[in-house]
Amino acid sequence: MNTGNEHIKVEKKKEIGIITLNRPEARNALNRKMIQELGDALTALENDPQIRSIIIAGNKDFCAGADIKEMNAIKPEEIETFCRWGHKVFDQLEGMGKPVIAAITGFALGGGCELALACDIRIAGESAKFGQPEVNLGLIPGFGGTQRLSRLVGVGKAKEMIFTGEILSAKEAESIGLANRVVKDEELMVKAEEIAQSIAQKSPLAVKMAKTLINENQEIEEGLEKEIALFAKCFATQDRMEGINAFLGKRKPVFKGI
Ligand code: CO8
Repeated sequence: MNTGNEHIKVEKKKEIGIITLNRPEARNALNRKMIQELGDALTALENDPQIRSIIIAGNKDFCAGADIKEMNAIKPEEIETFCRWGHKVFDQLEGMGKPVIAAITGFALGGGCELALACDIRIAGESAKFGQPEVNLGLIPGFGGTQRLSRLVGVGKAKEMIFTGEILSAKEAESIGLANRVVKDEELMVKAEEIAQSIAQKSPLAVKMAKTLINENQEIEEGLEKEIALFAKCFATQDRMEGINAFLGKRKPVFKGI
């Protein structure tokens, strides 16, 4: 079922659709092409009557976030459009009529952590590392993290993660409910497929209705809209330019609050 994608692989295993992010040279960082391919794959799996549940996996790493190099080339006046388009794909993921499981090894940072947050269930391998390090770039999370993280782990822990950019181990993520459970890396896909298969045996109508009810109760739309606006504002600051230049120059940033 892999139809000429460059940065993802898509396969079907009985009733399960498996999307594997596949840009290891950039730690699976999300560029436009990858986000586009992800959205198209989700649409295809949603419309496939044989598919009852979906897994999104990485390889060594899950995803190190938005592609910083590509993002740096975007003009500040154009970033809101890009951010809104990315949100659309993440909203599509969250709103899928079929449950989506994130199977995470290695880094799940920034947009990568946000990708996992837009999934319904997160299973972590022991090597998984979670974080929202955008603050190190002079930025805020821009693919839903300011809204979905606090709803999942609580306001206090979300603030700590987003303000400090700290990286959590798989065990720490499990202890705050960011990961549903932790398994050995080599058992990750077996466990994810087991859960996906278990869901696939249930009534898809009942599962979809339950998911819709739980999601609607999150009342997330207004916050997501505000996040897009503030991300764009943040992107226009000198601190963001300093943060990204420092990352690309492999040095520590000096922020001035302008
Ligand atoms: N984007 C682009 N390239 C990346 C990224 C990234 N997010 N992460 C890693 N890479 C690249 C590196 O540049 C490097 O490439 P090269 O070999 O050409 O120098 C390669 O992957 C390997 O990475 P490192 O050499 O840095 O490997 P380390 O093991 O030393 O470190 C880390 C791994 C910790 C993952 C480190 O690479 C890192 O900190 N990456 C950035 C993580 C980050 O800050 N993520 C947040 C990005 S911003 C974001 O996600 C905002 C989302 C909202 C966007 C809204 C719309 C615009």
